[in-house]
Amino acid sequence: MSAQATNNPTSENAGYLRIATEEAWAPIEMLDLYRRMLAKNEGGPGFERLIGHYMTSDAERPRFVRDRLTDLGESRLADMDAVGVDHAVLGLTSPGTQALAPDAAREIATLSNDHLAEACRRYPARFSGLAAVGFEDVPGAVKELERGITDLGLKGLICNSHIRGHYLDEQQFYPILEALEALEVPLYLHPNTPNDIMIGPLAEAGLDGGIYGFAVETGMHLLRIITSGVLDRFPRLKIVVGHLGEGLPFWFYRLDYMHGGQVASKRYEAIKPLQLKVSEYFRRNIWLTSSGMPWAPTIMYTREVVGPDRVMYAMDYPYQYLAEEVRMQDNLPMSSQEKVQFFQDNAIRVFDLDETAISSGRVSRV
Ligand code: 1DF
Ligand code: MN
Repeated sequence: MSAQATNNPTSENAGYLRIATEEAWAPIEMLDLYRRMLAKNEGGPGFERLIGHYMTSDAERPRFVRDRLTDLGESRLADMDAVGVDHAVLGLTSPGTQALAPDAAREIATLSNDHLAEACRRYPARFSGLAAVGFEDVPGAVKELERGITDLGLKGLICNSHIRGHYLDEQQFYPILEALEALEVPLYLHPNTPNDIMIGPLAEAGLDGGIYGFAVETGMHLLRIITSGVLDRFPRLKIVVGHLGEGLPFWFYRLDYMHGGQVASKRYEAIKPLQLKVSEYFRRNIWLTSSGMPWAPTIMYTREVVGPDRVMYAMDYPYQYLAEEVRMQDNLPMSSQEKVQFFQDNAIRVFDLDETAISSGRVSRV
C-alpha cells in the first residue's frame, strides 16, 4: 500500500490496521426509553447526571455524541476514515441495559444485539460487536449471551460496571461468568457512573463523570472481581478493561502489599487468600485498552508492568473523537512490530476478530 493509494490522512503506510476496541453505540429505542425515564425522574442520580447531560445539553460535544451514537453506517465510517481507524469493536453505550428494570433490559439487549449484528454483517471489514444482556435475569442473560455469540457472531459481552448497584462478583451472576468461560469470549468491563451510594461527594464536586468518577466505580468493580476470588473460581475468564485498567496498574505494588497484609492479619472477612497476587491476575486474565488515555508515559508504563501482549488501542468514539490522539499513539516509542501488536494483533487475538475480513476492507478502501 503506497502513500498515494489512500485518501486517508493518517493511515498512510502505517504498517498496521488500527482496531479501536472501546467504541460506543446506542439504538434509537434505548435513547427514547432513556428520555422517557428522565421525564419521570427514573434511573437514579448518576443516570440523571450522565444521560440528562447527553440527551438534553445544547453544547457541541453532547450534541455530537447523541447524533453519532445511533449511527452504524456512513457517518460513523466517514469519521473512522477521517482519522484512520480501520475497525471498531462496538459496545452498547453506558449504562446500556444496566439502568433498566429487568423486562426493559431484556428487550433492549435483544434488539441491540440484532441491530449490531446486522451492522457487523453489512460491514465485516469495519465493525465487530459485543453482546448486551439484561444482567438481572441471570438465566435470560446466559441465553442471550449464547445467542449473541453463537448465532449472531458477536465477540464478547459488554458490562457497563454496576448493575443498579450490584457487582459481577456476587454469586448470583456466576452463571454468566461460567458461560463466558465456556464460550471463550471476553467480558468488556466498561465504565458506568458511580453507584447511588458512592456518587454523593463525587457529584457534589462535579467529578462523577469520565473525569474521575467512572474510574473509581469501574476500578473498584474490577478489584472486587479479583479480591473476591472470582478469577480463582473462573481461571480462564478473560476481562478487557479500558482507560488503561482504570488506573489500577499504578497501584500494583500497594495492592499486593496491602492485600497480603490483610490476609495475614485476617482483617476483613471479605479479604481471603488468593491463588495469585492481585497484580498477577492482570497478567493472566486481564487485557487493557488505551481508551481515553493516549498519553505515551502511561501507555508505556502500563505495557511494562502487564506485558505488551495485553495493552491495545481504543478511541472511545464518539465520546473522545480526536485525530490528534490517533497520532499521539502512532508516535509511541515502540518498534513497528510492537505497534502492530498494540493497534492490531492484541485485539484480533483477545476478541477473535476476522483478520482476513478486516484486512480486505482496508485494501478495498485504498
Ligand atoms: C463518557 C465517557 C460517557 C465514556 C460514556 O458513556 C463513556 C463521558 C456514557 O465522558 O461522559 O463510555 N468513556 O468510556 O470514557
Ligand atoms: Mn467508553
